[in-house]
Amino acid sequence: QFLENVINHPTFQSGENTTRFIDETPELFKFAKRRDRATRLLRFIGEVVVNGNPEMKGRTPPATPMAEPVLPPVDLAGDAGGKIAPGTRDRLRQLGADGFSAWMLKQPQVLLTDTTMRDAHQSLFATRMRTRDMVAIAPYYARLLPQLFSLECWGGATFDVALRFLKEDPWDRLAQLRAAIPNILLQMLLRASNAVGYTNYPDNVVRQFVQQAAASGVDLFRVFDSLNWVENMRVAIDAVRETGALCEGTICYTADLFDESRPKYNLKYYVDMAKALEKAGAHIIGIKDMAGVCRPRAAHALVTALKQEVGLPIHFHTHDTSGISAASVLAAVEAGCDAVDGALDAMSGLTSQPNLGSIAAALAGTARDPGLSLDHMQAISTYWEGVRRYYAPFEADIRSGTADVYRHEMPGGQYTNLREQARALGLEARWPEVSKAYAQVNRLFGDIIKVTPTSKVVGDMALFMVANDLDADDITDPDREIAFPESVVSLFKGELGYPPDGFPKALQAKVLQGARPIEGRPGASLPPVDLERARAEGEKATGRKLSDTDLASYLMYPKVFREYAEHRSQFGDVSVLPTPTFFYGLQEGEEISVDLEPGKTLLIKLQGRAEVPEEGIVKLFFELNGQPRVVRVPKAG
Ligand code: 3PY
Ligand code: ZN
Repeated sequence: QFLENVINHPTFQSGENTTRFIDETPELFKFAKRRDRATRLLRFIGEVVVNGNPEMKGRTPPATPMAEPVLPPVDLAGDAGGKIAPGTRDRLRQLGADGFSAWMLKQPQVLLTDTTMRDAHQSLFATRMRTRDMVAIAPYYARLLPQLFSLECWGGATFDVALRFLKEDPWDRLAQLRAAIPNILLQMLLRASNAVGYTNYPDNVVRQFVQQAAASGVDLFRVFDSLNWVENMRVAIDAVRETGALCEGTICYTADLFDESRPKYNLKYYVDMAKALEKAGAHIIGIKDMAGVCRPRAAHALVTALKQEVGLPIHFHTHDTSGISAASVLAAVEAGCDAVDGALDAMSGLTSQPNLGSIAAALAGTARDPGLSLDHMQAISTYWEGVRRYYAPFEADIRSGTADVYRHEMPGGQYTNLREQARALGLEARWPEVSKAYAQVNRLFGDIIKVTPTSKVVGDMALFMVANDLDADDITDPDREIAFPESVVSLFKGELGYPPDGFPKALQAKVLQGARPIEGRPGASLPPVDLERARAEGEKATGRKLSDTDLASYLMYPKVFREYAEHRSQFGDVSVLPTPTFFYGLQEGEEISVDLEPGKTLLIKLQGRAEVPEEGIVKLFFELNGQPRVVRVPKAG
């Protein structure tokens, strides 16, 4: 139809089909663009139907077609549904970051953060949740839970997983959530000088990233360093403060406050760090119990001490790997904690956060009642229950909490990933050994904080030891040569910075084999990146114009971004596809509707298929908005 329109157009017939033709008849080319988008999406669906989504390799797909998650029974356009009550974001705008921090201290309620859209899925199903599944529920959050403190919905591993595996733009996710949720603080997890990556970046790259994130909608940055080195957090803290956003300077919690055999991580250690963060300019102090090892007694003692010694609000975050972390949350609240994290019921428990609905219920009617409607929380949780089914193949096969976490201390966000890595190396059956090795490596490395990216290094080393049947004595034996994994060499070189008390000298010397470690924080010696040159290089590499946010992605992950750009030019914006279609393809006879943009919907139906073995292809017969379309897909392998 497009060709017909063009050919019959008078300008075209007159032979003046120059680029002016395109300029003067944009409506035809808009149509072409839309058709082109549809063609590319059909090609992607065809790929998944014939060859499978590469992400599904080695996983068992669920039975399809799948039921759609049930949205809350609220008419968004109706009188009640149309209204959005003011929330914490409005308050931040009114008071500014310092005023907001003071307000947190003054008000009596416990403030609640919902982590469902970031940490919960990172910790339950390898960060695979797609933008579409978040954006569909976003307007309901704005209307039904305006009393929430914040929504943690961005950063951490969600950034690279979006580009790498989901083939979608994380900045687009942030923009869509922002547009749908104007009233609640949007919170991100920032790994200080590691930004959203796995190694330290030059200072100006960290600054550029923070500026873009704040401009795109992040109101609250939870900033942590993977070795609890405040010195290495200053660039990020300053950058956040400059944007006017809230800076949550975060302490990573490990070990056990009451374990006298590990006195390094005592109350003084954390209080000193909190004071240093306060001095560095934080508006809130975060306690990040990434593994879920902060037992109730420790949570109470820690919060009590911080409330006494520091003049900032305290925000407690934990994971439910042990199965009893809600007790720690309640103990923290009892001790006067200002804000706590949880995940909505259907996305809570196990390696995720404790159950936010149950925490709210436990506190209902108390002096610190967070004031959220339990019915509304349930309605949103029901939606998440449906969404979680989509991602079943990515969940680890764990069914209960385990006290083993107190021994290995793996972050909840790493646990499922490391099990996955072990599986890929054929070590699945030896998981108990991996978990033991993880604890051994921690001791070898000097009892360090284990959180992204240091946790990944410890995990790499643990797998290396199990795969090569090495124990701790083999590693330290001066006469035994060990080809340490690259990430371990990088850690001991100081590329992630240093623990405040340094690394064990003997092991460092063995790992580095004479190479010199970096002096001071890496950012101090990494030369600044010439941003405009990097943009030009990125544009050349991807063949497209890079916006400021594209540039930020490219600076974080040049190779991943190039591959994402290539995928996008081949298949278009696949984030618009329903999740079952994206991962599992379409069944014959199944029809889906795809919203390209408001008012532009594609109806796609797979009618049938025919193998053409002599050409090594499969022909797929689609119906696109009622018109037949054939897609020829080369068979892989
Ligand atoms: C991350 O950095 O992604 C984490 O979730 C650390 O806990
Ligand atoms: Zn976490």
